[in-house]
Amino acid sequence: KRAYPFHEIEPKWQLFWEENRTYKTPDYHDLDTSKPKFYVLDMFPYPSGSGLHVGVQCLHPMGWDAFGLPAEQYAIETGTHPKLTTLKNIDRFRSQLKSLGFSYDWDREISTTEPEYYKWTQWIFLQLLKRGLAYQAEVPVNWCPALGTVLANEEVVDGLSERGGHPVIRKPMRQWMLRITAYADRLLEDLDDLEWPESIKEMQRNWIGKSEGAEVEFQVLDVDGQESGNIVTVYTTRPDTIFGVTYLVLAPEHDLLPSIVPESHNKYVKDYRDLASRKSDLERTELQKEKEGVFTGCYARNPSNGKSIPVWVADYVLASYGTGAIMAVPAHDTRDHEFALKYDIPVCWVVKPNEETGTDCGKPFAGQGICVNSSSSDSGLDINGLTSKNAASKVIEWIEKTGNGNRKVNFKLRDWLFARQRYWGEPIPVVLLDDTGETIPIPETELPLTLPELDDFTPTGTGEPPLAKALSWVKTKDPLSGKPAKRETNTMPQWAGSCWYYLRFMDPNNSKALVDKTKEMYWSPVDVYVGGAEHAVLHLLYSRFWHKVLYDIGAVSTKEPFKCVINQGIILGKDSDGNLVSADSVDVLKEHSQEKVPEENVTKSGVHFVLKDNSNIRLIARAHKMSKSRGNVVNPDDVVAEYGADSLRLYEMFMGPLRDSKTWNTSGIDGVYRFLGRSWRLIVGLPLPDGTFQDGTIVTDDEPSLEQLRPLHKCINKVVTEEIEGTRFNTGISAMMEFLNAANKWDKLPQSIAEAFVLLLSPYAPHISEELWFRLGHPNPLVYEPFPKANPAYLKEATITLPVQINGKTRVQNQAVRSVVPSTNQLKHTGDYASQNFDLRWVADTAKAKCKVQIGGERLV
Ligand code: ANZ
Repeated sequence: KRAYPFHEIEPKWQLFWEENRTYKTPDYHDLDTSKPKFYVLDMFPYPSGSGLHVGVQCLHPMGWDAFGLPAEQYAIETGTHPKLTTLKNIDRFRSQLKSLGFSYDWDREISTTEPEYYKWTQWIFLQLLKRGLAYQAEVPVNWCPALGTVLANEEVVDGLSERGGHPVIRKPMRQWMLRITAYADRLLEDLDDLEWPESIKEMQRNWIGKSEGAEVEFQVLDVDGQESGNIVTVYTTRPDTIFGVTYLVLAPEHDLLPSIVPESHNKYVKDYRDLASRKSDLERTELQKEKEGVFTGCYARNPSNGKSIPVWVADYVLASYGTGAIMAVPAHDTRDHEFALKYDIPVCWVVKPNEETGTDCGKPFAGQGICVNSSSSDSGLDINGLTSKNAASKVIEWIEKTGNGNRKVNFKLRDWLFARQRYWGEPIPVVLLDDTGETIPIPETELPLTLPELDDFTPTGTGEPPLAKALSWVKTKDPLSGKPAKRETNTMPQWAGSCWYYLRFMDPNNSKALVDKTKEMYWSPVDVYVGGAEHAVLHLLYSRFWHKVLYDIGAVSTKEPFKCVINQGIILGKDSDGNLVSADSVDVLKEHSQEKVPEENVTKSGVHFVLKDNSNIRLIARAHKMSKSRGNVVNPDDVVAEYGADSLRLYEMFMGPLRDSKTWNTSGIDGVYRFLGRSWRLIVGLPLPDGTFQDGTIVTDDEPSLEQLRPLHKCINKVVTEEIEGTRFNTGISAMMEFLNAANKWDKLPQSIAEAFVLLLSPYAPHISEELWFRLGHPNPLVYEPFPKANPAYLKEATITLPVQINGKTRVQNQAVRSVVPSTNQLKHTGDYASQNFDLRWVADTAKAKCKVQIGGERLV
């Protein structure tokens, strides 16, 4: 027996909304652009009915970021063209989203894989190229000789290919790069004004990683201790520690190594380089990893004190950061300290925490302090007694004056490796001349450059991308000179299409521009962007970068794309072994998906992975991919079949605040389902003896009483403030449950009260609400109706219960304090009722000034 007939209601209204385009945002020329706009974009559907309801013109679109590896991998394994897989998946996703009744404007649906869409992705690439922001370089990639293919970082685990476990090495190959570093400063500065979670802003700041310091030059010495002419330039953020430098370290890939390593040490250094080339940067810099390296056999001179110090090669120094070389200060850097102890290199203390402390604290002191042991009559440099900060400035002045280096700002941010040796991506719109190898952009008028059909996607074995197999597509002519040329066979990474899709939603069918300027000016920026925290540094940084370039060329009107970002929490489920596993909220909607917790939320505890903020929640390690067979995926279709979409939606929001992670518990759906059943019975009445429901409603046209208006307006107030200000939908739902408890006791339900309640419920449970709204006599869908507003006059409480003590003795407990005129509101905010220590004098004062208060029968004035 069903609590209410959701089986009939839900498909009925879904069809109605679709046929009537209920959630369509009017085309620009039909909009009243004098009205404010609200653009809500989700990576996960967000029931922002409130936007639609309050006279704001709302844009709430959905689309598909459909290029990428999984479809291609599937194609290789099954021989199904990625285009087919993609279309099939999109259909399934779309129908699942529709079955949940989301209020998307489906007329604006886009897919990044459609030529009409990627035409503009390619257009943006050409603008980047024109401005020198796209370039080619030899860059190390993950090359797996056994598989004959380049692998993505995610496909390499501990230096081995994820598939087959073959060794993977880093090999330089020609790649396309985007110069995101040219925007590093702006990407950093403009973060300050964004209404984003502080944690995400901080992650972006760290990722951009601005650091200020100096480049210092060290002369390399030959076997006789004379300057050899070679120079090692290091990057340091602590020039004040220069007297404590007891060795130098070069990254294994450092260019200088072959020219400075003496014959005697060649073999060791070469072996070590080979070993290091098999590790990823991440593995190499992991703090817990034991530091390893080899002595190069040569020495350099510390310019501050003239001392000769050994030069080492070690992989805790990255080739890709700073200069690829460091001055090591074991007394004040933990990594250097560990390394020095291991290889018996001297430790020299040059900073002490403060005047009182001694110098040698046994363990490295990495903080700022006061310089000691830091002067040399040979070099004339003396920084003893200076604070670290002042010493650093003085050392920088000194190295600049003596020609030993200069001040330097560095960024962690690297240029963006933009090429993929893959088929299923946007073709890069350039040709390479056969004779000179010169790169020529194809004219904008020839866009889109469509992806050729290809039956065989398997890797070529030479490192050349699969597109190289499309021979007749590859062989072409320079569009200008007619000279023979080849098309670029690398494709763009999956990030490309998602960098700018929010702009396309504003104007999805424009064939003349990526977005019309007037429309862009009205809709930009995205007001609320809802998505997972795992996108903190990649997608959200890449799109900010593209947006700024588009801003610079006048294609968009705002400096930033997303005004406010909300990270929805993760939904945790249980696998068949009872372990909690995470499901990205959107993944709950997918049938065969893998679930991931963003890495930054996970930490290791013993042999297990646990959630950082709740170590009781154990996760399946990365290597164990989640799958349907593990039984941890909640299939929404099943939930919808058993309880209806409204219950699923309501439960997702009832689990907790949008931003929090929460545990999925299918039995929890019962509660919200019963609530919907009771809401239905409140308005439609009890079921007939055969279990069916009568048509129409049982509401009356009575004027609502004060006793009815009070709980209603309290509920409205709660729902609206909690929902809009806090995205705490859960407490909004609790408020509606409370209201329902009160309303169930009334003998009459006035129409106006029923209407307000239905409108409140509608963003959460749109199907049942639409049905009830219709039954309440409204032929038009309820989204066109203003959202209820709380009337402050009804928010005041008539009665409160006060335990009162006088001189420490409880005089009256739990008796009604009745305030007649005007209200007890003031009392409510000041008194601490719970502690039973109410300040009676205060009550008396207030009572005198504002109202009459009675406790029991006794009147207090
Ligand atoms: C000497 C020193 C003394 C350092 C000391 C630190 C503490 P951030 O803030 O991240 O920029 N470094 C420089 N280049 C490196 C590379 N390619 N790989 C690994 N480490 C590198 O850090 C800059 C510091 O990291 C630099 O300052 C350098 O070590 C190291 F008490 O120089 B320092």
